[in-house]
Amino acid sequence: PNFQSYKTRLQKGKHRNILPLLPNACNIPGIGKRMAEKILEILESGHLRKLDHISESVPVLELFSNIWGAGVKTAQMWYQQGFRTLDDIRTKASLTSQQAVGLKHYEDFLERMPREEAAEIEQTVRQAALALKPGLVCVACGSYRRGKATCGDVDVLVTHPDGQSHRGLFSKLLDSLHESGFLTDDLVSQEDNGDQKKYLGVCRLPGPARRHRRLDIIVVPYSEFACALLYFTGSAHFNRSMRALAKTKGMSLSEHALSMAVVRGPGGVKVASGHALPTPTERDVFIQLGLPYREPSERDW
Ligand code: 8DG
Ligand code: CA
Ligand code: CA
Repeated sequence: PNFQSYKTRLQKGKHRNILPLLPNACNIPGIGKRMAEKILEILESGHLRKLDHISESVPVLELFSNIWGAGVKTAQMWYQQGFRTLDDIRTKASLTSQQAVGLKHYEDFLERMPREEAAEIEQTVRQAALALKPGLVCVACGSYRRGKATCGDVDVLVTHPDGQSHRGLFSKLLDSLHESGFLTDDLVSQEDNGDQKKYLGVCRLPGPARRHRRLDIIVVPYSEFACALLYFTGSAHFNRSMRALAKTKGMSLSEHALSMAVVRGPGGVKVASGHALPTPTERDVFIQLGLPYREPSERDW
């Protein structure tokens, strides 16, 4: 029933007492016609029928959106197409190649790995990298570097202190890890972000009873190492706080650099250009921001 029909029914009948609530509800900022309708339905019947349907779909939407590469929108679309189980998705849904990989490793991806396994994965990437070029630095960032007991995936950052040898390395490293059978599936083969290259995929350590694990590999120029390390170590919430703080100090922090913010005058004309501040280490980022240094394990928020 629409708003008008409520109004009519209310005016006609037994709920004259709640009629005055109708304009009142509408007058609350942020409460429009649709919300007022819902408030009235609850007042009238003690129940909101729309929620019956929602509570039914929620577990299915969660089941579906836990497939890597499927978001809420895709999950809703599948629900509307009448799919209710992973078997429905496997047999009837049209899947992107990412979602097909996500579905194949559904159980494995939902499980976090012990940090010891993350360390083995980091070590495997390091060995392959060092076989290609001595001196490469490989660091597992993310929750692993923050010292967590379990990790959702492994985020390995790769760079070279000579400032040059990271170039051309990305494809060679991935080729090598594919050839050895360590990488089993690709999700995003190459994402370029300025001079940084990112791979998102799936790996499995050799030996029996090993699960497939999510692995991200990011190759960065050494000049961006500290800011990339800070960014990929996170947490995401900590990063947001750091960026917000940088802004209040007229600076701008990204995974590439800490810069003096671009200042724009009237009409968006650039008044001062953003230039990167020297940050050879993570510590320098904290110093430039006037903050005491925080160990990775102290960066959960
Ligand atoms: P986990 O894998 O054990 O679940 O935790 P994580 O290592 O902290 O998360 P992640 O999803 O692997 O992301 C790695 C880092 O990337 C994270 O610690 C901080 C950075 N990051 C942000 N924003 C975002 C974001 O919106 N999504 C993702 N995936 N990472 C982000 O700063
Ligand atoms: Ca991670
Ligand atoms: Ca990750």
